[in-house]
Amino acid sequence: MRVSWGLLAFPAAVSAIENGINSWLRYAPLPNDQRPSNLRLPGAIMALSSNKTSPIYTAGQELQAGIKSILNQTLPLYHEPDEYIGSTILVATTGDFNGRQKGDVEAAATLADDGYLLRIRAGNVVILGQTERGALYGAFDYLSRIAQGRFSDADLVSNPDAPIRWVNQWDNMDGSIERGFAGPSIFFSNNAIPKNLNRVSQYARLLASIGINGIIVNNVNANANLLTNANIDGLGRIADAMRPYGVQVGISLNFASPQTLGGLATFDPLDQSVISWWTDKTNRLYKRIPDMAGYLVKANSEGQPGPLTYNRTLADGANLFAKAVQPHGGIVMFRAFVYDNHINPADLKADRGKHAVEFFKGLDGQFLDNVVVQIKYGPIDFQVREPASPLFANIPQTNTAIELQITQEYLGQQSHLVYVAPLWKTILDFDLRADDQPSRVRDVVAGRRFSNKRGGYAGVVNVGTNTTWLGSHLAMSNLYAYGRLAWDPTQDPQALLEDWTRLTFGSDPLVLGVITEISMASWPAYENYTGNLGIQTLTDILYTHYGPNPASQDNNGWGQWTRADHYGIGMDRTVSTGTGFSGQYPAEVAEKFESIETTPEELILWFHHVNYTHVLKSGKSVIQHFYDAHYAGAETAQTFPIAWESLRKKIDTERFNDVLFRLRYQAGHSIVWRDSICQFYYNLSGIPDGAGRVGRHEYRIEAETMTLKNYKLTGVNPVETASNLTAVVLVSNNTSGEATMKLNFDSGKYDIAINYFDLIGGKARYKAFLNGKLLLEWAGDLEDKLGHTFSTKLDGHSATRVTIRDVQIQKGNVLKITGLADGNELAPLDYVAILPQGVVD
Ligand code: GCV
Repeated sequence: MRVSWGLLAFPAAVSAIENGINSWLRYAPLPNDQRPSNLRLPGAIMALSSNKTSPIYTAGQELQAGIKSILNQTLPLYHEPDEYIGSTILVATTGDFNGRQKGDVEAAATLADDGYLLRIRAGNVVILGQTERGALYGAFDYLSRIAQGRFSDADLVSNPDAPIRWVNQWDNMDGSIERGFAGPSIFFSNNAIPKNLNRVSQYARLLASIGINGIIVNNVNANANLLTNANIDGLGRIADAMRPYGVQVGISLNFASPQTLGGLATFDPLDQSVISWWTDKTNRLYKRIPDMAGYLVKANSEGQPGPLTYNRTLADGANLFAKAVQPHGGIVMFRAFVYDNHINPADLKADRGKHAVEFFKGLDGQFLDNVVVQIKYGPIDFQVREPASPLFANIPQTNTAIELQITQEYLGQQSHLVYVAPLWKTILDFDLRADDQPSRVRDVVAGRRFSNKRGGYAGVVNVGTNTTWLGSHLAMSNLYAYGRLAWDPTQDPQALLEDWTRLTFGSDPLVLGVITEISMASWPAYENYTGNLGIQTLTDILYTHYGPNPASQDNNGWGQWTRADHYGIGMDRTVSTGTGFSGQYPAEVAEKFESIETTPEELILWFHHVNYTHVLKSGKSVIQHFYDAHYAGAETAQTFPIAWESLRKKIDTERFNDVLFRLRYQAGHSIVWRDSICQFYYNLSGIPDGAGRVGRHEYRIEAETMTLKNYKLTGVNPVETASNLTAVVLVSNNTSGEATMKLNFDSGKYDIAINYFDLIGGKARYKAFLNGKLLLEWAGDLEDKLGHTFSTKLDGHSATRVTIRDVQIQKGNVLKITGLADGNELAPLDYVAILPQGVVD
């Protein structure tokens, strides 16, 4: 008899320190008041597989560990039907259930690939999967119910909406991650695959629990060296680590590999030597990884090589790989992110948004059956607001998948809380009205709308070695929601968030209420303070994609243009007078976007160029809407840390403090965003804020007006990222200095906000004194505490704020800030704001 009483190979028990490593699978002990008095658990777990690499076996282990951790009950675990007689939690494939357990599989007949049946009746539990991993998904569903205190009987069949539910990692072989904000790679280090792959298994466990069945482990900007024999073996070890969780591994390819790695004279996809080279590499890969998911290809995009070099089509390129993986059952995900990044900004008909359709529409029907075209949700690049890509409606004879971004490249890089699922939902629910028929994006990518066999979801995640995975505890709701939506895109983002919260932080109503409130408010707030009305995220697109720099959008070849000038703003993408982009949609939708009156206002500047004085439905002008939205967004962000503080006694110290730190940072940086954008458009348009706020800061003392010792004035770039367009820095990098000011405010209690710049290249030290008494000491070391891309300069990325709360000030008190330079960080200061209670400035 094989019975195991469960010392587990994976970290299912609650960590003593809540560092986030188990995320929503932490299986916290359920408080007594959440256990029903009649709770009856089966006597044992029966997982019908003794093969340790089988997801069924994993399910048995997971159930045993989870139940022990949540309910403190240890159920024995068996793998053969005759080993135990009594009530069980039975986990099996439908085939095994029928053959070995002689069960009734009537309901199971409705199971799709990867689907599962979960039947909980009077203490007996049956979990059946169409596939082994389907059964594991069912086990995770059951455990999630227990962890959330939901014990009622159930009888359900759950099928995934789409067969492809993958994640992408943009990990480089040197261990860095492109657009990763949580430390180095768990897959690569020093141009090889590390020996210890524990984190890879743990990642697979998280992914399986939300129904993810495939992963591309390396950057789409791929390194050909991944295909050396040693690395193929390393990839094999990654696949071995993920297989017990049913997560299949695939890789990104560099199109030029036959030349750069193989030494061939060409990488022409129709050249026989190139075909043989790829066939041989593919066969070697499948020999080591027989269940390899397939390939992902970024070709002829942003400098990457591709078939166009040889005047071959993108379909020729995709089909080259499709033929190689076809005998092994593999899939080729071919990215539609193909565009020219040297377009002429002076050409009013030019439009990067049109490129995907221009490149792919004529190829419809030419891709082999195992090619899936992977399309970013919008026509540009993961902006805070974009319309759904028209390509979804333009290639009906081609399999398609939607690419979403969990890593928050343009959305605050995990240093800002932004729950992105509501944005994804607007796209997935969007009805493209192809042939005047219902054509929701989610039905297109599921293959339903155009009767395509394959399709689904690719989410760019970029987890790193940080124990929180994404660098921020709260950001993990995005990964959770991504998997759940890929399984069933009709689900409500708020309901998914609430499930995640109960699993991650418990079911206390206050905790649930606060996390729901701030998370659901976070995308609208971020949109408000970064870029409204469809103008895109007004970040620095030429540098870090993090802080504000609206000017960087225009007058370059990247085509993320806003066309802002002294009079107006927005891209005219109409057919009648603009770039013609709106005509890429099917007629009904095209007509709607063609006219300003019928374009939804949240996208008005995406489709139309209007004067700043254009009046919106609200009665406000566009420019006033900009000002008001930026003030409203930053104000909402101020409420996040305050709301979070109400959870102080309800959440473990480690996670509480970590989240509080980030939310406070976000509150400060949202003001940097607000002021920069408002100041920029005020400078450009010359139209003052009707509410008199922009450029007027009655609670601020600018550093340049303080009494300075060893400090000098400096400009910043872009200018609007410093209050009053000026900051101060120490005169040299081996000195210290002082900025002193007399506080001519009425005596009372104030918050003191100090705005400064935190760069990479040094960790300056600061001290703030009130009448000689030390209030706060801090360092310019955010680069050690936050994971976003840091800047070497004084700009909107490095501008930040620290706030000292509830300080009793007497009129005439002297506030002194001392700065000590370190490396290239010359202890820069921008201003101090003396804020009466409730004032945001
Ligand atoms: C991996 C944007 C990002 C790049 C990314 C690219 C892509 O341009 O900024 O980092 O490259 O998209 O999706 O291929």
